[in-house]
Amino acid sequence: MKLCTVGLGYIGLPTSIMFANYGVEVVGVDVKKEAVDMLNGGKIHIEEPGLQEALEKVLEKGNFRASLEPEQADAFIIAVPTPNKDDQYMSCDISIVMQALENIIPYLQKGNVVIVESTIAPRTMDDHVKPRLEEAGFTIGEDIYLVHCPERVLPGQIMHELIHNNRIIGGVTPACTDKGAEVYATFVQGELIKTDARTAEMSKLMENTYRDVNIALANELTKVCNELGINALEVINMANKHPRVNLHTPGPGVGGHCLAVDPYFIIAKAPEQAKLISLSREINKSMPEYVMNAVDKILAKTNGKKITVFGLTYKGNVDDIRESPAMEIYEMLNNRDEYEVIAHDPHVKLSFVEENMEKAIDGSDLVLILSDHNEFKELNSPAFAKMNNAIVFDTKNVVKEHADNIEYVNYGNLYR
Ligand code: SAJ
Repeated sequence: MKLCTVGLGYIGLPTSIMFANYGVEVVGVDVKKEAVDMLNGGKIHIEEPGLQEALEKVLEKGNFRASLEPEQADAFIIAVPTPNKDDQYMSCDISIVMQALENIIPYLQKGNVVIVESTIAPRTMDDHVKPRLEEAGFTIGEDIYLVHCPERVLPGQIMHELIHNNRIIGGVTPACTDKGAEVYATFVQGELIKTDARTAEMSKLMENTYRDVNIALANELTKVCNELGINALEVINMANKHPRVNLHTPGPGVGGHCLAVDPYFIIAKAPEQAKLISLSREINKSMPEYVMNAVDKILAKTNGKKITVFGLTYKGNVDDIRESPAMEIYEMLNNRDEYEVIAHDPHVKLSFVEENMEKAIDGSDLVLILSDHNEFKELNSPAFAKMNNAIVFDTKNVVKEHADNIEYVNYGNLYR
């Protein structure tokens, strides 16, 4: 089999490399020349555990090439971004998907499988992708097999989850579903769950929405508990001991290009019905301000002015700062004249980020933890003695061990 993937980002690249590793001839297409050159030169342009080694292996085997142009192939996978539009409901912008489709149309031949992995609003396959291919002269389910197979892997664990997770295969017709399943059977060891495209679209969106709503509940619980002098983290621990309860973890907000984006795709399609989904988005979006107010209160006690932010990424052990509440909080604090703010993140290489942890906390009044990187689990460095006020506010509850001189605050004891 020959595969042409369009989009070599967080999903397209690992997916391409995985297929190549299982003997498929893969040409990966991206519009960014820099990324294409880097990949052909043997270097990945994103951070993901195991990906660099995997790229080296498939380049050596000669199964993978990056290119600026699509080529004829047996199967095509579109894995390009679908951002929110700048409209009233922040609906799903499918223009990059449609452009990718446009780019592959000249290369399509009878019998090809076209798969969209990008997260899309419900009915996109039926109402937009299918009509465009029909307009190009193809009969779907006979000439071309069209499938939505949403990506559902967790950044940080992509190489493992690609193989072991189950996959939803949503064909536009039953024949499309069967052809789609054949493609993924190359390496997927999880179940290949067959359904139609609409169900696949909505299931993917609901998985992330479920998480967003559940996190909103945990964040709201934190606010309620802090009002009432109750330890929210202990409550969550306790409640989760019930066999049918799984409260998620509160934090500084919800980020990334999935949970903070996808629920709007549903809201935009049915705003009158999607009330809870909409409110949950509001609650999660309110968290950066909640954290900033908490910082004000903590620092007011000491008259402290210097804040060291630990972590700018949207979650732990990744380098991704897209839709990151940590970045938002950093910027909010940085815009306040009364504070001096230093950012420290071992995973983010930006000019304003202080790489050296000891330098970052020197003379600081507060360490504000906003991402749960492994590097922050143990705060035992003697450098903490050099802080002006050794206070740590851990919004991610990531610290497992800390030096005795540190005053440790988290959502469990914030206002007590
Ligand atoms: N977060 C919390 N509390 C929690 C869990 C997460 O505040 O209890 C925050 C994180 O810190 C982060 C955000 O939520 O800011 C999202 O993190 P995440 O780990 O839940 O998910 P993502 O965005 O990295 O990946 C999700 C995954 N979806 C689900 O687990 C249902 C992944 O499997 C999807 O492939 C991915 O979205 C995607 O691309 O849609």
